[in-house]
Formats: sequence, C-alpha cells, structure tokens
Amino acid sequence: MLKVQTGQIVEFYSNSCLVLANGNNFKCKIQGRINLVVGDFVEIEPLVGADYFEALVKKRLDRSSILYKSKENVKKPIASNISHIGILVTKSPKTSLEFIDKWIAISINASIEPFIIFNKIDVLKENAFSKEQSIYKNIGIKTFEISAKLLTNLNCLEKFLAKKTTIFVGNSGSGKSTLTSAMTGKEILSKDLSNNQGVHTTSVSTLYNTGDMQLIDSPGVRDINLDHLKPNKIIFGFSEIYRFSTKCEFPNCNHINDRGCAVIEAVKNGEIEESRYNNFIILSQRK
Ligand SMILES: Nc1nc2c(ncn2[C@@H]2O[C@H](COP(=O)(O)OP(=O)(O)O)[C@@H](O)[C@H]2O)c(=O)[nH]1
Ligand SMILES: [Mg+2]
Ligand SMILES: [Zn+2]
Repeated sequence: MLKVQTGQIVEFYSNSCLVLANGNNFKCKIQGRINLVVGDFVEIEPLVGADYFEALVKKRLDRSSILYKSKENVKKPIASNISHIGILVTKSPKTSLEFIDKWIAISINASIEPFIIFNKIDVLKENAFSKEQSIYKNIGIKTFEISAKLLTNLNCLEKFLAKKTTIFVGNSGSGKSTLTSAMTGKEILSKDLSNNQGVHTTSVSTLYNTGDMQLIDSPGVRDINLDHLKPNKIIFGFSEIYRFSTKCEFPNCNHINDRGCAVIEAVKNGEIEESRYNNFIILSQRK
C-alpha cells in the first residue's frame, strides 16, 4: 500500500473521520490538533498491519472554500471545498425572502455560488413562484422549479450539479432530505440522535459521492447565522446594491436617509427590488 495517500473526508465524527482515498474508505484517527471538517482534502498514512483500511490523518490541504458558524463569538468550520449552495424555497412551510437573501450573502462572502431550488411544485398552481423567480433571475441567480417528491425536473438540476460540490440549505420541512435521497438514491435518515431531554445531540456530517456530483449533508449548517460576517461585508451579498452604492454622493452614506443616495434612488425607480433593499438594511444593521 502507498505510504502516504491523498483523500477527502467523507464522514466526520467528533474525533475521527472516514477518508476516501484511491477508491478505499479509511477509518482515520487525527494526528495532533488539525482542525478538520467534512469536505477537507487530507494526506493520510495507512496503518501497517491493520485488518481493514485504517490510517492516520497527517495533514490538511488548502481549502477552496469554507463555511463557518459562530456561537458566542467562537468561529467553527462546518464544511469545506463547497462550490455551490442550493437554497430550497417552499410555499409550505413558507420560506421568507430574508432567509434567501441571508444565504445569498453567506454564500458570496464564502466565495461559493448560490442558486435557488423552488420545491414542491406538485402541490402548487403554475407560476406560483413567478415573483421570486423575477427577483432572483434579475440579479443573476440560477433557479430551478422541482418536485423532489415526484422527481419532477430533477434531470435539469442533476445536469447543473455535475462536477460540483453542493450543499442544500432550507428550513426544516423544505425537502432537503427528500431531495438528497432522490439525488443519491440513498435513504437519508435523521442524523440527530437526542435523548429524551433533547440535551445531548450527536451529529454526523456526510459527503455523498454520486458518480458525477458531490453532495454534503451537514447538520451544523442548520443554525448558521451571519454572526461571523462583519456588517460592512453584507453588501457584497447584494451585488446590485453594491453597484449603486459606489455612486452615492457621500462616501460614508448609510443608504437609509442620506441625501444623494444612489441606492435609495434606485429603489425608488425600481432598479433595486424593495425586498432586497429591506433585507440588506435588516442584515447589515443587526445588533
Ligand atoms: N408535495 C411534496 N412534498 C414534498 C416534496 N419534497 C418534500 N416533501 C415533503 O415535505 C416533508 C419534509 O421533507 P424533508 O425532506 O424531510 O424536509 P427537510 O426537513 O428539509 O429534510 C416530507 O413530508 C416530504 O415528503 C415535494 O416535492 N412535494
Ligand atoms: Mg431532513
Ligand atoms: Zn447611499
């Protein structure tokens, strides 16, 4: 067996992980204090004489992207090397436009491409998402309309996701597990095992390799917020607002009530969607 191999973390537990390297899954212990998450590319050293594939993680390779979450000011990585974030949007449960805009801002600030999946079209009238479609197509976001349950339009989505590493985000009940199952052909079980008090939770993050595409399923993503993003970075998640902001008369314009504000002007004449502007203000003024 090769002495040192390069692979990718496909499952991550609290202090061990599963690494896919050269077609084999290695159960790995982690040497020293390397900070690792699902999606990381690593160098491993197989253990000599082990009955099955066991190895030691020696080194992490550079990440192309990383998603963080922060809790009480501690920044914690959740998953890495993601190229795309698919935001699941449904009428029931209702997805707010603020949720969509928050995830667009998180994605763009992490150098990950966001796109939108309108789900559960099987129970909706045609054009039920026309308003949302126009808001997001206008700012250059790719959109899909699917039924994860009836497998409607999944072939378009599949084509788009080829060769990409994607994570689906959405409110509870929006269809993340149904869609992941449909895409991977695997039943996705609920990964949160909690005791009766709901105090102790164990969670596993998984990267599914489905031939052409990679899907990451990480419970840690659920409660990501914008805490680790400085308010002045939020505007990069609103590219159309950023574009106008460079034309404001005063360089320190807060785009709320200032004279000569090109952003407010653009909202007034319909060049910036009102919901996008409102969510920009909410997200950049928080705390
Ligand atoms: N009608 C309909 N129901 C769906 C669709 N996708 C998911 N569901 C249902 O919505 C519920 C929540 O789905 P689930 O995948 O568990 O959502 P998650 O919480 O985001 O993982 C389940 O009862 C699914 O059967 C869809 O395309 N159409
Ligand atoms: Mg689920
Ligand atoms: Zn302004």
